[in-house]
Amino acid sequence: MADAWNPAATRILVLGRPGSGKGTQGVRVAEQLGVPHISTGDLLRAEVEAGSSLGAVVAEHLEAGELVDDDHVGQALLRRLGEADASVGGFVLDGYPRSIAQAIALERFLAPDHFTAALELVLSEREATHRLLARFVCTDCGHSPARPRPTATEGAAARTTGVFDDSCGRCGGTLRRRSDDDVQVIRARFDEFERWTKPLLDWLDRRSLLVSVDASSAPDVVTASALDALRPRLDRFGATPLGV
Ligand code: B4P
Repeated sequence: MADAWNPAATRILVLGRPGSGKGTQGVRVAEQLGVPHISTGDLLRAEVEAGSSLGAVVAEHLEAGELVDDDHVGQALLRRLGEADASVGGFVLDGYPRSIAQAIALERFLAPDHFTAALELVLSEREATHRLLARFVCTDCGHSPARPRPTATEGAAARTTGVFDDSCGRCGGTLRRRSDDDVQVIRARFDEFERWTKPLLDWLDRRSLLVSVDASSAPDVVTASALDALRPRLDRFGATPLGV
């Protein structure tokens, strides 16, 4: 193990099918390792929300469940990676890369450094679909509580209004459905995963960068498995803070 903690060596990628918990685990793992959590999905949705020119271009892709083209997602990401916290101290990157082409672009950007590890969250289509149909996101703090699937009545009401009749457990804000959490759009997102991200997982595995964990248990259990699986790689690069 390296003698001192070196957060700059903590460059973790989080991959998995839509709904596998990349956002949920990305935040938790980043908190534990003391580095920023960066989500390309969040960056793109923020551009749409802000009404920027980039947001206008990507909005249709998000609505349809298609991957945003590499140039536009690259623009949003490179801007964020250039900010002081990420460029100095490493990061947990959730949702990028989603294809081999994006991985090669990221390698070029990081060179001569490299990713420390890629964490794959393994979850069946069936379970991921249930989670996405049950997902509500707080409009104020962005928290997405892990909760059981809504009852048929709750689900029907939320599909009509987009709003879930309950409030955020963290800040009391309004819970809304994401517009891409619709059965047909979820199918399209799974197809994109099979087409572009599955080959990337093989590519990372061949380079001994991939660690895979079962994402079907409760969030705390998945976080513990993820940290256990990452620890040997992080230790090798001096990227494990004391106590983790
Ligand atoms: P993302 O924002 O990356 O989101 P996601 O794949 O839909 O969900 P995630 O896996 O993060 O699941 P979450 O933690 O919320 O992508 C959205 C879109 O952005 C893409 O379709 C694409 O258009 C675009 N995009 C993003 N990156 C791109 C890129 N690099 N290139 C091109 N386009 C890009 O978990 C889901 C639900 O499960 C939540 O409700 C959560 O609370 C719950 N949950 C999580 N863990 C749980 C657990 N252990 N038990 C029970 N419930 C759990």
